[in-house]
Amino acid sequence: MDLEPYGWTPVLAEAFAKYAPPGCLPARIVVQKGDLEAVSPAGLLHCHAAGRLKFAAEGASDLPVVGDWVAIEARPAEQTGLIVGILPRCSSFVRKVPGARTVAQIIAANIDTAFLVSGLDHEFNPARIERYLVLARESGARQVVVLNKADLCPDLESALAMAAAAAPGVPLLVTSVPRHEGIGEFRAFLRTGITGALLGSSGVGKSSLINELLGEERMKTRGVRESDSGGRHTTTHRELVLIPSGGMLIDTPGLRELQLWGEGSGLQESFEDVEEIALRCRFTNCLHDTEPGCAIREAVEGGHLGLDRLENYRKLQREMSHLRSKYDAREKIVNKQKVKKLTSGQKRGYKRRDRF
Ligand SMILES: Nc1nc2c(ncn2[C@@H]2O[C@H](COP(=O)(O)OP(=O)(O)OP(=O)(O)O)[C@@H](O)[C@H]2O)c(=O)[nH]1
Ligand SMILES: [Mg+2]
Ligand SMILES: [Zn+2]
Repeated sequence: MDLEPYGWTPVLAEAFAKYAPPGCLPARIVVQKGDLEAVSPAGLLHCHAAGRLKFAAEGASDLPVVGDWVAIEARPAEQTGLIVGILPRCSSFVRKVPGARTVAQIIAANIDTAFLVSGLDHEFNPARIERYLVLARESGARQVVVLNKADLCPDLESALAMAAAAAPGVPLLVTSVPRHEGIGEFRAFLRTGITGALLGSSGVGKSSLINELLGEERMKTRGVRESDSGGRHTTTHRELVLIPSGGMLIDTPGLRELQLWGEGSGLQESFEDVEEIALRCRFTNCLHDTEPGCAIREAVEGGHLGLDRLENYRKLQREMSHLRSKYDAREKIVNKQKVKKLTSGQKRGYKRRDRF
């Protein structure tokens, strides 16, 4: 099996030669269901992570995910492989795991372009686009906002204006699966070796768009009769597929919770327009409330900045600073444990030496 259509490059080959143990094959994870499947020169193999890889992992982010390039010990006769290493990732789309734990979950790795899909139906929500954009910026992938279900939009012009305000500087793609609209434009963002990932809430049409680009109904989509049952998750696994006209797309399940993760630069970049306005406030520590000379308030009153966007920015900022403080507290504990481990090891070492 040729890995080039899957994005194998001389740069990756070099990294592989440097990192992989001898006798291993390179492979890319294309299905993540619990079980993993990977494409390799020996064909499509059922894979799982070697015990030593799991043992060395400090968290779930150190285990293979869809899109990863890995080194495997292949058993072609059984069509299986043992994953013994993961090549350094170029990019990864990460969220905080749902719930209270301050732990990252990688949704997909090595993506060049994150297609952030929204439905232009009654569920259209620019604040959600803003949230996805923050994470996509942190990921290192370029972003494209896909506005699907254009056929269900009563006022395309104002929806487009809202999306453009939520995603300044980001290309917007308007699509409709039943009308086959915007599909050629979608293809134009892909070419051989490029990996895209479709991310967005359940039911926005991610799998339907992939089927449209494939030209066949390969991915399971929500049935027509069920199309009003909001919150039903049709796709339950992550899968990377080759698009015949060039490129790859990763289908992901709609995420119920999309909590922020990262350093905060994604937030700053996504809201550069707001931050730029804030630079013109009279006071550098302006809270944009009742302070005199507040440029933010002026912009909102003058209609240059949407109140919704400002409020969502504040909300995301609060979430990010909460995440950072929880993360820092956790880091302290982890570091303490590491020091403890080290010193107890030393103590054991001294004891042993005493015996000689
Ligand atoms: N009217 C209209 N319906 C669409 C369009 N795209 C998808 N749908 C319908 O929307 C429903 C959900 O589509 P899916 O492709 O299953 O959505 P998904 O984003 O993959 O959802 P999950 O797998 O649950 O995350 C299905 O009934 C599709 O037929 C569109 O452009 N217009
Ligand atoms: Mg789906
Ligand atoms: Zn201000």
